[in-house]
Amino acid sequence: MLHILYPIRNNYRQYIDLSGFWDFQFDLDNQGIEKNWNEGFSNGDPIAVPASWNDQFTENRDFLGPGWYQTTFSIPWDWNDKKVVLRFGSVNYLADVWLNGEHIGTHEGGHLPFEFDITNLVKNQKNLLVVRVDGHLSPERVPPSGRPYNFPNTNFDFFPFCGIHRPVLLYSIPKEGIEDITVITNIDSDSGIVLVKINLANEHPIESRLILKVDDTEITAEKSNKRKLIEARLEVKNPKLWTPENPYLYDLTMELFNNGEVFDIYTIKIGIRTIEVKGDQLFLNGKPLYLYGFGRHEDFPVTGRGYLPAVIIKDFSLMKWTGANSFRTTHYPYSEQMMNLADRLGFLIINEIPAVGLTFIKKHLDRHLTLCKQYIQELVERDKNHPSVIIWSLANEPRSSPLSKDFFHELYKFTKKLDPSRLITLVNSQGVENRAFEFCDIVCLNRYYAWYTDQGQIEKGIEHLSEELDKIFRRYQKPIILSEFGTDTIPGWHAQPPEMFSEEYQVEFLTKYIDLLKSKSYIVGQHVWNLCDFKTSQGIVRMGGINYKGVFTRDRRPKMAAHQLKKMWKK
Ligand code: BDP
Repeated sequence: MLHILYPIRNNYRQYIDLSGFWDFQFDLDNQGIEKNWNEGFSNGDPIAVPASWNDQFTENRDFLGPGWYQTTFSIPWDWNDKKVVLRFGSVNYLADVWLNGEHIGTHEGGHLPFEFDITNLVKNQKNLLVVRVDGHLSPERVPPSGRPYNFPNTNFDFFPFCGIHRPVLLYSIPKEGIEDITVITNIDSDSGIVLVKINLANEHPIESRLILKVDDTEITAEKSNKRKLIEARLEVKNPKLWTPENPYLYDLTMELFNNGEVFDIYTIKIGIRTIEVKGDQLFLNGKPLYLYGFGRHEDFPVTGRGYLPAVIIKDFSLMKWTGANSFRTTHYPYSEQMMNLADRLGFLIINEIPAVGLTFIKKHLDRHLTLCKQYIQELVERDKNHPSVIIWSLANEPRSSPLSKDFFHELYKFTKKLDPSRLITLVNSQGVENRAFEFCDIVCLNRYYAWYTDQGQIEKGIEHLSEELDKIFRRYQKPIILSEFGTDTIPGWHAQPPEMFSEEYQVEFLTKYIDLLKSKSYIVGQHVWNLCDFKTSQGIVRMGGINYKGVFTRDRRPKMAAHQLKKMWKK
């Protein structure tokens, strides 16, 4: 089992954020290992961490690695009797890490945290941390790449930003403390049921107390334990349920004692809610749920895919302004900070792994399945306690293949076992048959009639969309979310009658799509592609290396369509 509990600060736990300016060196000839850069290098340039490297300099924007980072740190004296861990929020794509010259590990795949126990390696004085990051594109990796049509050669439609993308934290915890917490909530007539599992580092006899703060009182469960696992069930009478309108969060605190003395405390915020599919509808807390929202990208000028707190706040406020209540983490897991805010602000999330455009080429199949399992396991471990997360998405737009059904069935079963409490989907593209919908809990479709097909003909596109949606529903009899629909739109470009790329065309396209979707009872959600314009590789369909399907520009200014969505969704 993988434990990846987010570091917090209290009397027993501390962390230091290593964000700032590090040293950086492009390894253009891939000689860094030979030249022992792992022991430190002297000609580095300053670089901001976290952020992608690609747009920080005037050169080498399209160079995907290796790139080498280094920094130094020391740890406080009072960490001496603690477990010390080094935690990376996200490094894209392959990270190799050295501490004081020693290789401490490797992690493949961007967008998810990984960490190393460095208790026995770390010095109080100066420590040298070196990270080699390799983001090259390959058909073996997930997402797979290598199509020669664009540059860099991505198979996917977003720029392959590289680097240390989220904060690097150094944290200390009690050696025999809490390792992990899993919370599942349920509703039983007028009670909220909170099932808690706590994993401990050791099997020592330990007393523990769980405290759920409910208004001015506390619901507690006390246990004495000789195993590594503590389990408890708390019942809240007449709970305040978590909903997008009232995203109520309770504080759940775990305390560990040894001979009556507290030695570890961890507090998390939890929301009491249920999510399920019945017939052709989606239900939150037993009430029908309809999703309005967007696909989005972690993307901003200069910082690339790097963690930017102000942009996260801005995007939530833009989404709220349009009337959205949800988003899909297209096409990879977003930062943990964004997930926390979604809990707090009442957004529902379809949480997706970076399995974009899977190819099912036989020679890569096993490796892709292993990587997808790793991604979903890391994601579920990281995000399993967020009330905002309601659906896991196993892939976006896999290619058509007779092998895909078995592949996804295996991944589906693997995910259900990790988390039986949430729904599972995958997202399919126009013209691709996907038999995995036979077992998925809910169907997600990306459709671009009147854009990639029926170009310039919105009425005709809508007719085709309508026919296809009915056909798919008849076949699978499951609720459907239209998880992408949109048009590239140049801000300030106008046409009457509406023409492709004009703001009028985007408005008319979205209006007609939304009217159609609302007329079909089995449609339970609509996610516009995209919240904002975003950077892509260069190619003939992406002017200036930008996908212009945002209803906001890349610097977050509304196009006409954003106002139109606000009108339609707020109704
Ligand atoms: C969809 C993809 C998305 C693209 C979008 C588009 O899921 O990543 O950006 O098309 O073409 O097929 O704009």
